[in-house]
Amino acid sequence: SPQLTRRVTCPDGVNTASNEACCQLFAIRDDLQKNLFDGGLCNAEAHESLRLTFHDAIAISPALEAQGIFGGGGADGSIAIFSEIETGFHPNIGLDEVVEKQRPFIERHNLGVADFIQFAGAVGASNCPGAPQLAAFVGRKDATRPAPDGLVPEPFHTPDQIFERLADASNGEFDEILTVWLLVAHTVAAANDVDPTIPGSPFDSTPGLFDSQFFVETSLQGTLFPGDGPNKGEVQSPLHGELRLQSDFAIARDNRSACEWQSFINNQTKVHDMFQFVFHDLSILGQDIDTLVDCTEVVPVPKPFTGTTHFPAGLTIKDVNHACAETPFPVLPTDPGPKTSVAPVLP
Ligand code: HEB
Ligand code: CA
Repeated sequence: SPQLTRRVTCPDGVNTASNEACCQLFAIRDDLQKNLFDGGLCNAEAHESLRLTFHDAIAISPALEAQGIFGGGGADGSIAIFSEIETGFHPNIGLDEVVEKQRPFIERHNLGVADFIQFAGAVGASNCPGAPQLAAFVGRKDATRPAPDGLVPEPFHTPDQIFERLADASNGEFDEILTVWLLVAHTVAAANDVDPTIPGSPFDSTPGLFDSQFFVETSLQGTLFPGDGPNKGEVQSPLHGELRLQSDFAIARDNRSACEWQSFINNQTKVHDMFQFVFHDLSILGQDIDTLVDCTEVVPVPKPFTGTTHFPAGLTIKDVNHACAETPFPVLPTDPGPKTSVAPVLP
């Protein structure tokens, strides 16, 4: 039978692609892996690059547009193009660093800024075992003006505020269920600025793995502040070294999202598939998909997750705040040994 897609040989003479617009991404990918992600690691820069995709994309508001006010362009690169303005917005605290780390890569390649930000996040995430191969598109329109302030969620916002904001940004697509899917990203994440006395404090004990530990550990009773807390947007966590955002705590327990939250625990297929789905849509907010070329094939296929979902040492089902009335909490083993503390993610 005839081949359905004809592949092109790229000008580099080495790679082939389904569309020649994807050819330029091979060199960018290799440059990022070597020079930003320390040879392909799920490192702090990989985490920050993934966070940047969200803070660029989510800054779009049809609700503001309906009032005749510019609502931002979504995944349009504005956070880097107008970084002087946007990294000064409070929820974008700390992102000036990754924007400046990415800037020389943008300068030495020929990709648009909007495409670059989403691609860098996808490549960074691919270094975290268990992650999906995230979507990569080429052809977004770059921003000509900065997004307005006030569109990026804060950890001290209520579930109502967060659900409303994400629904607005996505014309209703990101409801409370898809908001939980988006928050899968916090499985490879740490906070530098919520408690500045303990930079790099992860949200789960496996910030290098794209697993479901984040959903387990956010379900546990909070017992301590890992640093000098309480800080704004922070609540008690169950483990030394681990930081818990108030927003993650609240969405894990809200009756609209608690069962969805719990459903990710020990379900690696769901972690993988739902985040792959929702990132695809996040990464093109404000853009017209019909004008984009799908170059996902250039994103490395991540290693699978091979660990065991567990309670951290010293903790059991008795330490769970069981918030989903419909379904029992999954049965999980406890890690052997005495209670441990979670190590920081260092730059
Ligand atoms: Fe996220 C981080 C918040 C969503 C991704 N966070 C983070 C933090 C915070 C937040 C606060 C810390 C910062 C510092 O550094 O300090 N988020 C948040 C909120 C929300 C979110 C509120 C809504 C709900 N995220 C999200 C999403 C995504 C993300 C959707 C994706 C997609 N984050 C992220 C990451 C991180 C974070 C990745 C980490 C970074 C690092 O590590 O550095
Ligand atoms: Ca994790």
